[in-house]
Amino acid sequence: MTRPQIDGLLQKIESTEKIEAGSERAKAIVNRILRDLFYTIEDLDIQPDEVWTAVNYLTQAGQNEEYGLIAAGLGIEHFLDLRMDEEEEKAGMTGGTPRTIEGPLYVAGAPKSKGFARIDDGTEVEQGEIFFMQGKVLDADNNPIPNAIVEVWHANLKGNYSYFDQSQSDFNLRGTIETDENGNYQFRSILPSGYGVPPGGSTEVLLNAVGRHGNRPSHVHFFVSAPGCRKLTTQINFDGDPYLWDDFAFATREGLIPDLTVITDVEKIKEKGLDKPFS
Ligand code: MBD
Ligand code: FE
Repeated sequence: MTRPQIDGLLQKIESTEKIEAGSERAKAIVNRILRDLFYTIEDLDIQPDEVWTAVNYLTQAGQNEEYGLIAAGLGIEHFLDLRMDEEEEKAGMTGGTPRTIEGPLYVAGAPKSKGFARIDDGTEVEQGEIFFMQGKVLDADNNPIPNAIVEVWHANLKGNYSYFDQSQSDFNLRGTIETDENGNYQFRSILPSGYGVPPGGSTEVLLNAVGRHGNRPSHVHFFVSAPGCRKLTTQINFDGDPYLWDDFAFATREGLIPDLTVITDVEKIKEKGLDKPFS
């Protein structure tokens, strides 16, 4: 079909929209996506069986609850970050810790503590490496923010997240830490493993079809919020991870790879009390 023929059909479809009904925003978005889809089907000569394969694929992906994962894997979530960065730049809001994607695995309501939290339940402490992190929450003028809320979540040694992985205890590797009077927070956990999309799932099917992998480097997620401030959504990565700059979700950014201190000296570990559970 020619473009004018396609445009004729699109006009016919749009003409069935009642002026006083629905929302103008929904109409604009749906009509635009439909136009781009019709043009794509025409330009790439997509066959009916391919369209129905796609419809069935989407049905399955929804049943698998994988749309959030697909949005990450297609770079849609990262694209939204780049757009928010641009908006802030235009408004003259520069500096601070870079944002990066939330991903689909946050769970609200993790146990809250003041200043410090141990967020691992201890089940993997023997196999894993103990991990400490500390930081300071600052406002735009670099003043510490007491009572800021730092929410942290990450995967276990198998790359799985509690709640989604029902074999883990509730809120394992998730915590809510309120900064102390100096804006500081600390937590103890175990170093997470990288993440891989569920084997046999819809995201994997899509990535395989375009010759991509579905792996993320090891990472820890953060929400940082305080009254009167925009909420920061970000992550950290660990230097040396083979997937550090090959994340299927495109989330790695300069400024989000903090310096690590590795302590292997058993005496030092004992000296600092790191061999014992924190209370
Ligand atoms: C994750 O752990 C994640 O952070 C993202 C963005 C996608 C899938 C799994
Ligand atoms: Fe994650």
